[in-house]
Amino acid sequence: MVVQVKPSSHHCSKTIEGTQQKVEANILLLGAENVGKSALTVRFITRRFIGEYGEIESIYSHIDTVDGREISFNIWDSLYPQDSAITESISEKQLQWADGVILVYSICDRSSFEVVRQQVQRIRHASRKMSATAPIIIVGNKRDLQHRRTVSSEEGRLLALSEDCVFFEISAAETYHGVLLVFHGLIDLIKESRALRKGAAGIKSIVRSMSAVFGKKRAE
Ligand SMILES: Nc1nc2c(ncn2[C@@H]2O[C@H](COP(=O)(O)OP(=O)(O)OP(=O)(O)O)[C@@H](O)[C@H]2O)c(=O)[nH]1
Ligand SMILES: [Mg+2]
Repeated sequence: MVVQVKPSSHHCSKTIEGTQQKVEANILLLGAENVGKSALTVRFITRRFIGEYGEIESIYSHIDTVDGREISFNIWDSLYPQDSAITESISEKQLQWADGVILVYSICDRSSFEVVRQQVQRIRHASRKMSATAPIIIVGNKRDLQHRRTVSSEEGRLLALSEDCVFFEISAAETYHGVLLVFHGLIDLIKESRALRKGAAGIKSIVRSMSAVFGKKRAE
């Protein structure tokens, strides 16, 4: 069940940022089933690990302070659809909404790592078409289950490197700190990406005004 979707929040976040007030960030959690997407979300919001979360899809709102500035998080804790055709269509909608993405796999579930590999490629491909640049963090969760590990840290790191993503290996069950690093790290990346977009827009408008001036001169 999706509780709330705000597709136009990109515009909203810009306005808020422009007035130097609260910054809004839409964060999307993707990944295969049972990897700990809900555990990460709930750990971040409540600092607690409950254990069982049920199969629900929700968007949570949470306010937190990052580097002395209030951030209003909207966190979309998704469900992995069984039907791949649905996955395609949902991803487009989700990507339009998201300012940043957290892709989660379990270090003891090889197939969940392959799901993340496919999803990161799909996101990169769709973003190029939409000329969007939502930053991505790849998370290898369940680090406490070392004895059942089937995905090495190196593989996770290499995947992230090859797709220009940041990588963390954490245990939502064991520590709050690792989860905090993931969400706060994504906020830093979102800020960087917004600053780059603003910079690019600034350069474009300078080029536009220069060509207006020179175009006018030539016409005179
Ligand atoms: N040992 C261990 N178990 C974890 C960890 N994170 C989550 N789990 C467990 O893994 C199971 C799945 O966690 P969820 O958070 O429900 O996973 P999900 O990705 O939201 O799953 P779906 O919503 O069904 O797609 C639960 O039994 C959690 O208690 C972790 O870091 N370590
Ligand atoms: Mg869940």
